[in-house]
Amino acid sequence: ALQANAAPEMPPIPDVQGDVVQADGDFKIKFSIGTTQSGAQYRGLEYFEKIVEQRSDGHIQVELFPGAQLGDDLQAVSALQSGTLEMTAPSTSPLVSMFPKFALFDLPFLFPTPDVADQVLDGDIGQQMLDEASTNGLVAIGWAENGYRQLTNSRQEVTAPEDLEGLKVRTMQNPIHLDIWRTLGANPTPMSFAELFTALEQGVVDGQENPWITIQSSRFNEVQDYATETNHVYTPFITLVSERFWSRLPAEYQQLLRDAAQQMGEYERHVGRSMNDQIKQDLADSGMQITELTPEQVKAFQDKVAPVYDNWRDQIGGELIDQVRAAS
Ligand code: EAX
Repeated sequence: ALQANAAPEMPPIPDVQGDVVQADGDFKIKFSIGTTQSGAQYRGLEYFEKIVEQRSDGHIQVELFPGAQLGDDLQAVSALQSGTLEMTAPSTSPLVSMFPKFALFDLPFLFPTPDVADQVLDGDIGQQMLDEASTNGLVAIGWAENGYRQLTNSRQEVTAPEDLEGLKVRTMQNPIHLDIWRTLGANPTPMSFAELFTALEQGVVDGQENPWITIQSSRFNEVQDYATETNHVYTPFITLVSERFWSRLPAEYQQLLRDAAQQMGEYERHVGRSMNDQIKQDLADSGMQITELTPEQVKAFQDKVAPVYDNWRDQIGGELIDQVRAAS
């Protein structure tokens, strides 16, 4: 199993484009993420570090902290707010309690393809969401992605909603996800990502759901025998900066960080997407049963979760949902 979780081949980190940016002052960024060092997110952060350090001519130093070592998604966001951490890039889902419209990204089966996700993140809706999150001590400067979520479990192969009956599934700390799994007949429990491996190992929960890259980089195959490619939710990562830190930066460096976040996001999405087939193969080689669903089987899940839309339409705004549908 150790071998199966060696970091798979990733596209090389691109050369840094753009001139050195001149501005006053020296700055240090501690950048924390929940996923581990072998994931695509960390690879994206290495590119971010390279851009920022080269283009600031070393006047901004970036230090990376993967694997939730400085706290899980929500703890890192609070650390930004209090100014003890400069940057983080959490999944949007745990932030729905602060930014209700982020629930858009939790609706099941809303983003049919990565191209639609890109159009939304890089277009007006993505900008609106960044503006919405640039408050409460946070400045939101870009999008990367966790990706399409897949179900893993230790109990049985899952090909239909009926297979989920009573299955204890860990979800992110997010009410829409709880609603999705209850509606599907499972028994969901919200939990921080940092506690998840141990909870799976000890059988506190039977299953969890995360993108292939995160399943692989967190070694969930060591404690889960079955995986189903459900693609049920698309999860972005949002790149956040502490407002306290941001307000001390010269405008030139603020722009440099925005550019670097944009370039990191494009590269990181490309890295994650290019690895999915290889990861599925590696997981299968490690002994995990990987189940791909037929379009009819996917439709059975879609039909069963459809009521979730009615429960969250008012909070999110029907117009926003329709705009995403129109992009498809
Ligand atoms: O930082 O909680 C999760 O399932 C996520 O993959 C986590 O947000 C990664």
